[in-house]
Amino acid sequence: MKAALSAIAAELKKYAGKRVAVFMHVRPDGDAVGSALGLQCALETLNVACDVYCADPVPAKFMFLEGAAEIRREFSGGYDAHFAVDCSDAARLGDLADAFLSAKETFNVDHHVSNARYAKFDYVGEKASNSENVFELFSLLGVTPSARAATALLTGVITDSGNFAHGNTTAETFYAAAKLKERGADSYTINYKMFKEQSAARAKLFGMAAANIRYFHENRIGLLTITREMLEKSGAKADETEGFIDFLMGVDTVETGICMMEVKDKTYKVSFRSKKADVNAVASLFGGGGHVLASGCMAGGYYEDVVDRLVCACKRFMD
Ligand SMILES: [Mn+2]
Repeated sequence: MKAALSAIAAELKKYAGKRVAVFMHVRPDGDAVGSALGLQCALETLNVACDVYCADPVPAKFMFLEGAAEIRREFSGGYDAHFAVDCSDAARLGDLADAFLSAKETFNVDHHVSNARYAKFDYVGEKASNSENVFELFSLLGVTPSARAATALLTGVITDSGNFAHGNTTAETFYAAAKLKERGADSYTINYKMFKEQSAARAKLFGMAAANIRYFHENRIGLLTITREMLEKSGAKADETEGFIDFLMGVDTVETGICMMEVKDKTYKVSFRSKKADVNAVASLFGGGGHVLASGCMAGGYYEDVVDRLVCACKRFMD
């Protein structure tokens, strides 16, 4: 049922002395963790006992947030209400979806346009981050965020807005960030943990991959390759390559970027990024997909043959 955020705030005030469970989506990101931990702080201030749940493990980079280490995976039950944050569909709660829906009183506060309105009280505020919605909830509840809550919420604002770089960033996003900073949010640690910190192994792998970038089509296509040998030599894990392709897109002449990661013999996991061309269409040619400006697919064959096919496909969609 569609509800105003003020109605949700009024409802929550009835839970003093009771227990509420907060849920977030699987593969949790900064906004999921931040808005959940922020909400937990608000509820605890209102004397509501509150546990936070996620069906997947919370990545180590979020452990600097107070309360992150106490996020649970195994549902214990016995709550008076269930609350989902940053989750567009109950199915995105993963193995905890049924647990969430089992309560009579359910709340859903989210910022995704596509939200399926699956709770008893649904509020969707289309802001850059859901943490801004939770921040608004604080004022409707008459609760001043502590530094702990402000740091959690600012983590959500900063990550979902791509450090204020994505198109979804509005004056309201900066305004929320300013107010959270005023409340003592640790923006320095957030930036370090979210965008800078890496293992020495990743730094080494990055150096190897960056040194071997190849250019095609008058330098308008850039190709970054990560071989299994590079992974082995650096000691980095395959999941530590996040952000490599963004580096490639920073090269001024590159309009379309390709990242090829060798997963096994003659098999590559390919990511595409573009400043203009439709790389969703490119990925579709290889049975993959994604968004117009960011997509991916798998490709097989001898390395140079795969490179030829990928570069040719990209050219077809560039003017
Ligand atoms: Mn979000």
